Amino acid sequence: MQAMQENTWRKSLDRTRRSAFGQILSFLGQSDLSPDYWDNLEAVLVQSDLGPQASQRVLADLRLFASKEGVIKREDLQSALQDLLIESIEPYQPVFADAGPTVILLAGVNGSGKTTTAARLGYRYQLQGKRVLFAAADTYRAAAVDQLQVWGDRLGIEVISGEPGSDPGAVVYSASEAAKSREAEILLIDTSGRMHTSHNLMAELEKVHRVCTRVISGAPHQTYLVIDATTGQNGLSQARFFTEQIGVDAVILAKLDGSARGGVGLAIVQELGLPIAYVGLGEKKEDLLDFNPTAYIKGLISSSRIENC
Ligand SMILES: Nc1nc2c(ncn2[C@@H]2O[C@H](COP(=O)(O)OP(=O)(O)O)[C@@H](O)[C@H]2O)c(=O)[nH]1
Ligand SMILES: [Mg+2]
Repeated sequence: MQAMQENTWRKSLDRTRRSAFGQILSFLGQSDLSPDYWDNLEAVLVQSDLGPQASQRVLADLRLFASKEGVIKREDLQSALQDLLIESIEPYQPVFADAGPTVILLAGVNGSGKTTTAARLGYRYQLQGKRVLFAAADTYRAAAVDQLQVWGDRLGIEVISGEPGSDPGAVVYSASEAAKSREAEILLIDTSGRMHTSHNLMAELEKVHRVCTRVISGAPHQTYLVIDATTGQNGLSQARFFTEQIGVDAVILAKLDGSARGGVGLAIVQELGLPIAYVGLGEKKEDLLDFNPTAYIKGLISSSRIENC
């Protein structure tokens, strides 16, 4: 089971591993650990989307390890690097309401994967036997409501929506009331992601936040930021922005399959201290997996099939 999972992750991270991370390993293969060597390795780590601060930290730890152990063997450095990175990632535990509906807010820029993620989370909770409701709070485009409705029909999950262009706060109000009266265990709120730099969107998200807190105490219990893993460092700046503006409990890395920039997850963990809750490894309802730090790091950095890519 574990081997199968690691294989899925490896395959999804193929492109990322072949790009920048592949170079890390060819570096680790060198036997002369001169100061130049470490400088060059640092440059490769930075290019791998690890980010400058995290790269420096990891490199300092790796140097310490190498000097203590007198290590020059590639395999030893590789596993030391893997261990350092795995240890630096905090495992994530979702939070649920003590009583009543658990409200989950999904935020992120347009196209990042919010609606698909709402569907995949809905499916996951349904499998656990939980009653789920969707709130279509992306009222900005009619197509956005339709997209969630299609998922709702497919999964047999009710969607609470309003007219296109209506107030998202009003949709969230109705959905929160409905979640309470129907004794739903999970309410998933899909939001709009237009203009992430604009004040309007942030004001809208704050209002949505306020409205659900008013109807359901402690809500939203989780605010997830959905990041498109193909956007690399841009994903890191989005994460920084949303965290400052609305507060984020954890990140969901969508589209990790096929991304060449999957290392951004590491940068988010290292630079912002945010946990990663789930990853999207495809577009189907079952393609949302718990974030598995070991499988992720091994998928990024492991020796077979990466030589000279
Ligand atoms: N390959 C892949 N595609 C995804 C994944 N998550 C979302 N998508 C696709 O990305 C596109 C945008 O997703 P959507 O959920 O509509 O994004 P939203 O605008 O944030 O709601 C859609 O075509 C999705 O099918 C994923 O994990 N892997
Ligand atoms: Mg959407």
